[in-house]
Amino acid sequence: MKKIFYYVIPLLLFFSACQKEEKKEFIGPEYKVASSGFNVVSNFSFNLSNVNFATGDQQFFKAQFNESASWTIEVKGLTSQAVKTITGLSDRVDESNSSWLGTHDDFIFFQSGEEVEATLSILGVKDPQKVNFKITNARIYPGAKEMGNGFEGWVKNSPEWWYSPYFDKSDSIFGGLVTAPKLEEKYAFKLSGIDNNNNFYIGAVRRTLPRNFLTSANKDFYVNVYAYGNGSNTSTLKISLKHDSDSKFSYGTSQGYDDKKDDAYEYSIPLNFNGWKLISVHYSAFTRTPDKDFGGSGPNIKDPGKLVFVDFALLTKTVGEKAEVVLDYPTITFEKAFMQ
Ligand SMILES: [Ca+2]
Ligand SMILES: [Ca+2]
Repeated sequence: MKKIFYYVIPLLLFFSACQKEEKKEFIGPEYKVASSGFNVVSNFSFNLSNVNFATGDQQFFKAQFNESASWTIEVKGLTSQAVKTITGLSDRVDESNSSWLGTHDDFIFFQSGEEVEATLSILGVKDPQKVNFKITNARIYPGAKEMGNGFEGWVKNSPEWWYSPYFDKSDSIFGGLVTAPKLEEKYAFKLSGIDNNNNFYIGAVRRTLPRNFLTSANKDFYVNVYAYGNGSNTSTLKISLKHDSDSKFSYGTSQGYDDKKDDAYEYSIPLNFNGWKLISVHYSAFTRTPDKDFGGSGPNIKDPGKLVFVDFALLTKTVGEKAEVVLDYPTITFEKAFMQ
């Protein structure tokens, strides 16, 4: 008896933890297998044949059965391979239990212009039903536009973007768009190279924030980015928030930021993981750089209204060792970390 007790309690805790994190739209705690008399009264179909998630369209599915049964709709992007699963237990599928805003289950995002296949499977019924439709424009998550639409429109040294290999030789350093690995749309941004000049710094990509996106009054926000690590124990991704602290305006300006007169607040993430990982850092976790020449000489006022640049920098502890990171879909989200 004692033994069972020890096994059951952790299991219960495990399941309740799972349920909290479970984002699938599962209706109830039980499954119901279709009986031998089960019939599909009206076939599986969808609401929109072309869905524009970017402008707020929502897709939903339709089907009717002669009895309640557990069902699953798996939506799969035929180009992206992104997946969204919707489950329920009912005698009909309709807007109330199958609406979809273009979100995805795992890391990969649905893509603009792609064909998707939706498969309805009913527990205990042999043949699933399939329908196809098109996503004309993929979902735009909150805070993604301001952070540059997942690097899709990245242009070297434009007002919105800046890339710096710093003092290292450009032939041993790379910073630019790549098509693999990536999570969203066509491109991700890769930083790679060797720290030849022994300053631990390989390169950084910088996003300029639009004015009035962040305000002095709201410090409850997260900086999020997907990073692809290669299991290195010596390289790190440093996110640095550059504030035009001494601005005479209530806001900062990109022209006003000076490394030797303003403030940079930073947070470092070891790149000791393999593959994609979502990184979310609350504003309160960023600490001021000790580097006097790069954001450590300002008045030290942490005012998000004056935040003008978000830098993603690749650093290494080891001279001569190659380091790399790939980034995709940076966002700034309020009150909650990014949720896909
Ligand atoms: Ca992208
Ligand atoms: Ca300034």
